[in-house]
Amino acid sequence: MSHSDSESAYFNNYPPPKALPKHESLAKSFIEYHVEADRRLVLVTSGGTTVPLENQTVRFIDNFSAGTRGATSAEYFLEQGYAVIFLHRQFSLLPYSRHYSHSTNCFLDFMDEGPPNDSNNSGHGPIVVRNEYQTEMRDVLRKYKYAKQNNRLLLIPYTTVSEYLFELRMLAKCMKPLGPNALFYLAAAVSDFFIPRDRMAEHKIQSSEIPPEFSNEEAVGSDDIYTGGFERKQPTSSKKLVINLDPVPKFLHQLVDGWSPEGSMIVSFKLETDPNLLVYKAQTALQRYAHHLVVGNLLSTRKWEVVFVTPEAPYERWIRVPKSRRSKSISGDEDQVGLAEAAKRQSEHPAVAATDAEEPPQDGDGHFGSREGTEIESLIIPELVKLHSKMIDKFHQQ
Ligand code: PAZ
Repeated sequence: MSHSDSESAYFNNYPPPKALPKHESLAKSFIEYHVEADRRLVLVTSGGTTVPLENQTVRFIDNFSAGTRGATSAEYFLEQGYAVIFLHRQFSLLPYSRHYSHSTNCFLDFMDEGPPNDSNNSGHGPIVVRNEYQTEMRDVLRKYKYAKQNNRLLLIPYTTVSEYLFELRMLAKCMKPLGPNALFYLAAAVSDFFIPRDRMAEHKIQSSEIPPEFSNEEAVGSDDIYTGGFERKQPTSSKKLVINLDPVPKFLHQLVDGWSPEGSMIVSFKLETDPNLLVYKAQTALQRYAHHLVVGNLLSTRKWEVVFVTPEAPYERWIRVPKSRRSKSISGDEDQVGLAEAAKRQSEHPAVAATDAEEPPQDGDGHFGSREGTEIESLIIPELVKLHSKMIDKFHQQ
């Protein structure tokens, strides 16, 4: 099946999200406004996608992504003068509010009740921001207000993988008038697998036998839900659930070859957990889709290092937060920083011992950041903006 056949098959199989027409009209006027200002515009995708198991969805498959990369990157793009369409998983982190919405950074911890205001004798004091947070919160608030008042940020939510794909296609097509001023920054963690609609249960999948008179389920065959009959253990009254997923068609082809504006820049992300695979997988994605940049990252080190894999020299470039400025992370593993680069060098030159890749020279001083250390997005975005500028210049010279 050709890419466009599998595109049509996918989109014909699913109804578009209800909010799509509303999002389209918001996106069109946002884009028109920035086309008139000759401003660059980036579509940032962020957060995970769900894969529903039932049409009337009670259960779904999800992934780990909280949307930190996307929300943080959006702020640095805004700082660089870009307008941002933020296509995000509903209820994942958002630019600016992300500073106060983590479970570890509960917004209530930033506030106090001031002394009671005697004039109205209520005994209640005004709610105030605690002294130690005034400077940082003022800074975040000002940036947020600036983005809002100047129409620089458009938030578009999605939940399921199919909603994400419908919204991505619609937004990319709406962005055509931007030409080379358009940038795609695809940081969302999109599921690679889904259940085609014709195999999806309509109602909540039952975990125990239902008397035949109640069972009118046709969409899920008895092969897809089985009771563990092949096992030695006596079957219990509870059923096992065997889920049969299809691969999601690779829409990056369509984005590169059809949906996106001529001359636009397309940046995708590649996440791996195995340091030996990271660069190889990023290179493979770049060759397969023939776009402009793959940003590779490992789950365990993604807050401190990424690799830029490009079709032109230097082909592979590591960006790292210097050791002294790394934020603490409960889920991350700092000992793994440098391992993917060392693995790559080892595979190229097996006789040469891996060198310490901990502290390569950094461009810029990485002074952007928060109270938790330097955010790696403060290093990624300025580098991307340079690459985007080069592409825009090249386009205009043609
Ligand atoms: O959302 P987050 O900050 O927790 O994670 C970011 C990320 C790892 C999802 C992103 O950097 C990424 O690699 N996205 C693409 C994942 C992939 O499809 O391979």
